[in-house]
Amino acid sequence: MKLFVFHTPELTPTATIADCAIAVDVLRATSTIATALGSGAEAVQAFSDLDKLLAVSETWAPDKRIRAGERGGSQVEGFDFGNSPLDCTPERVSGRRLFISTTNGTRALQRIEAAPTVLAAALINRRAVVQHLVQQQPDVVWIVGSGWEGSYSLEDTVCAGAIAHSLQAELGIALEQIAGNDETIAAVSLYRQWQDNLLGLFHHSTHGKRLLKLGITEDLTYCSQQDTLDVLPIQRELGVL
Ligand code: 3SL
Repeated sequence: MKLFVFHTPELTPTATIADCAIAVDVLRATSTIATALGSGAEAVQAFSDLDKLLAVSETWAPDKRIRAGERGGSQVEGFDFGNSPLDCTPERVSGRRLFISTTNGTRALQRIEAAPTVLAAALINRRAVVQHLVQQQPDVVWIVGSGWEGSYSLEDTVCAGAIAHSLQAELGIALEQIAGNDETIAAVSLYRQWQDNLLGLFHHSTHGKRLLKLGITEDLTYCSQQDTLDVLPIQRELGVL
């Protein structure tokens, strides 16, 4: 198995695709997706385009759907949810489909949707993702950070590092044996430095600061937890996890 980390969807190769591609948007789309599924959502359907989301979700019974829309960190007017994992309680999402569009995370998912296996990973469900990789042993794995509008995000890279670090330990091999690019080694170094203070790292990150300015503090604490959810968001049809 070779693991490649890409900091943004734009940095992924265009002429090829991985056997298994993993989208990461710790703050907050993939944390929200994992939480919704953990709370019993029937599925999560991701869109980069808000109008398309509205059109597709319109064909669903209103009591069986939730529309989540986020732009710039804030909830889109007229949508049921923004992009807070804390909204995804069993009472609100169980048995319903979450139709979601976010600034960067759903774009990352769309970029990798053609891979044979597509996963959504965050720190909260890291162990479930690593277990899947250990069991399935795909040859080429991409971990794709969502970043922010084309630029690097500390929180996505540290999650990529957390996955690589745990995978290496589970397989009992040296990092150099699974690292497919330099970004993977750098991501693991970042994780090793901050693994005991991930919330502290979020407070240094540009997007963490953006959310804090909007008064969104509890989400940061929630998303900084590791291995708290045994949920594997896996694409079962195009755009649906
Ligand atoms: O960029 C994204 O996709 C979002 O996760 C951003 S936010 O955390 O909802 O602001």
